[in-house]
Amino acid sequence: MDRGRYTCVLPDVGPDAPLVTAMRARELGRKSVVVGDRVGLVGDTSGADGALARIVRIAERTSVLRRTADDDENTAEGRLERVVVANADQLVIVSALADPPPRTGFIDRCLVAAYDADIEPLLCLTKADLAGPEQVLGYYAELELPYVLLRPDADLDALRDLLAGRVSVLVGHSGVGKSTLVNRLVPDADRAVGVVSAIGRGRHTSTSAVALRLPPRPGVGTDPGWIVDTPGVRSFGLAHVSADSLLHGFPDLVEGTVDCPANCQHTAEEADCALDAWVAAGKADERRLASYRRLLASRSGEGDSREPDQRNPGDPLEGS
Ligand SMILES: Nc1nc2c(ncn2[C@@H]2O[C@H](COP(=O)(O)OP(=O)(O)O)[C@@H](O)[C@H]2O)c(=O)[nH]1
Ligand SMILES: [Mg+2]
Repeated sequence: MDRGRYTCVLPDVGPDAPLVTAMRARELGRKSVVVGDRVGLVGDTSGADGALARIVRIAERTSVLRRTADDDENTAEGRLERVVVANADQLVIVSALADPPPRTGFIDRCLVAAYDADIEPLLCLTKADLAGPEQVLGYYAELELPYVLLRPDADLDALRDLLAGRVSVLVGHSGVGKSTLVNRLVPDADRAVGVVSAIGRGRHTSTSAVALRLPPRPGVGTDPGWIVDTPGVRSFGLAHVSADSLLHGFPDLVEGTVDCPANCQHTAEEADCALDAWVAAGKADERRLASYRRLLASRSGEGDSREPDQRNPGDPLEGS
């Protein structure tokens, strides 16, 4: 998507087929077209120079990822515009093992967004040459969370296997090595690689999501899949996620709520919330409960103008 022009690929044609440039037709009304949408086109779909097609229909979305927006939260259009990616199958949560250090609070938030949107999560731990994954993996020990470890000198075969045949959205904080990874996966992509500054934040180079077709793998006949890079997206809005749905991001805690009183909100203020006993009995990590409660509390402050990761600076792994 670039200044009102949408680049479309026609289905069932190979990577060499021409790209079709299209604009929105007036009959779409206020509906926004986002990366990943499947659309109906009319007009000149030849892909020839200067040819312009029109998008007349947006197919029903199988999944929707929304970014956090602090403005226009209360208008229908505002909520619509905040959809960043449609029809993704997988959310690849990119986190560095060091420089910047992993933030499980951010990962937990992404997991909630993924489960809520019915998208499978994949934890992609970069900079494995700098630090081991034990702490992060230990924190998620009770979850069957798929993960890959990445280092500059090792091949990406395990990751490519997990990306094959699917549309995967990459999300991660600045500096974690997302652009480096995208460039390795799609050498033609030419994503800008930034420098990690002293406070662990890289520069922000571009903001709109872009879908990239993964190149065919030598000797592998299957569809290599697509990745969607989301440079401007730092977190996902969870305001629309109910307290119960939020719990789905914490499968290690779900069983612990069986003994909760009716309408228990599971917050630290709930005197009879069974989750405290669940953790005390060693059934789940207390840092997981703390993280869940932080997310619960942050939802009520979703209109806060600070970045979501700045509102609740505590991180489950901090000090451990
Ligand atoms: N040691 C190490 N450095 C990496 C690795 N991946 C990326 N980097 C470096 O981390 C910095 C930030 O990378 P970049 O791809 O721009 O991160 P982005 O902000 O997430 O897109 C750059 O200096 C990269 O060279 C890795 O696996 N190991
Ligand atoms: Mg980048």
